[in-house]
Amino acid sequence: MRQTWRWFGPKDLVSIDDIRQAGVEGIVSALHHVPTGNVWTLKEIEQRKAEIAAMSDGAPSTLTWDVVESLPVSEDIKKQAGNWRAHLETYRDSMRNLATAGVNTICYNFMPVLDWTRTDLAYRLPTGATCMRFDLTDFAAFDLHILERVGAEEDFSDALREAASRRFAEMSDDRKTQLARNVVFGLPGAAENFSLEDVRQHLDEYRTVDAHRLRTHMAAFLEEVAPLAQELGLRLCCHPDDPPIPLLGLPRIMSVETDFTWLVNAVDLPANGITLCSGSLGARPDNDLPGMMDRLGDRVHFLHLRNVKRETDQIRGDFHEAEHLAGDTDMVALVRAALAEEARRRAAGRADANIPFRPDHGQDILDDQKRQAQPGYPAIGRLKGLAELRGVIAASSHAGEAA
Ligand code: DNO
Repeated sequence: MRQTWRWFGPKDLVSIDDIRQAGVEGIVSALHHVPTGNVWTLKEIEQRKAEIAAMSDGAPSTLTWDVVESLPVSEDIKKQAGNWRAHLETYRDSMRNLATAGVNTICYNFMPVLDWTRTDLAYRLPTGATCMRFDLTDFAAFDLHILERVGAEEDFSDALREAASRRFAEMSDDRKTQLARNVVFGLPGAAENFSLEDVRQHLDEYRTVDAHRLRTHMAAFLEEVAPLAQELGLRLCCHPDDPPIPLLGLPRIMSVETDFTWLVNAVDLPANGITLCSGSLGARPDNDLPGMMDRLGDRVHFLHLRNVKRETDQIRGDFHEAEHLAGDTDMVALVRAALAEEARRRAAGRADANIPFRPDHGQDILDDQKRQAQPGYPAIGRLKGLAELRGVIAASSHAGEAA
């Protein structure tokens, strides 16, 4: 398994020098400064490659840009509105430029309006570590009382609506602002930074886009990009919805195993693949991550290894981000399923037998709490997760013990 690490570019407070010490082999990055819908030029891609390749004193870092996360899909493409055809062309041009530069794995998602979202970015655990958390009552309070979305009442039970009203009544103004920021103003890596007004406007434009229609739009997108990826030797990998439930009345169509089975069949080409994110999918009790790796593994081009602790047994419930080997996903079983997939690929002579993974997110521990890097992406918390995962990989690969 190829060890990678997400780097948000030169502004990231966790530097290439730090990452080199963490001992990973490859980098996951994106041109976050290029507005969604614009072409990623070869010049900009080469510049990011050069930034990755050098340490601050100019010595070679030996790191390479292995995975793009994300090449964002515009809202216009998801809605098939406005400039969607032009955006498809720019998407394809960016793919060509990435292929020319030798950056071959491209992660994206198809979540309408919101990318990943949380209600708390620094939830304090009994140990003093902090982590990200999703609290459904807070989310409902946001939807009903801050965003004041038309129709929001219908999406929550009476009990949840009442709890959300009580929660909102107790919230300070600062907490209201913070909650809105956490939920919609864009967490690291999100394609857009929307204001509340932008979100309302988008919701209005999505009025006629239900799950069925969104799936049709996604199939049209895949038909444009997957054959090209195949031709260029690229691997596309769709990231699941996070959390994997409909939010704000919007459909979410990449939340469960059958969604991914649909995806790989929609355009049945090896290039049309999956980012298996155990953290996103693991927020639902009905997602069996090791089983998904077994069944869909031949199309998993990228792995996000992360764990969550579900605080209820509901499909739609509260959860927080746990340590990598704690939480509700059996990480050992998942890693073993990934190693078994790699063994199958090796036996088949596949060139992509070494699947890139990154330790996804991490709790803020020790000096992370001073450094204040991007939410979810601390240096030490991720390094601890990586070290634990390395241990599982080493033990599971030892003396033929891989599953
Ligand atoms: C969160 C991330 C997501 C992810 C995108 C992929 O930490 O996993 O922002 O990068 O959804 O397109």
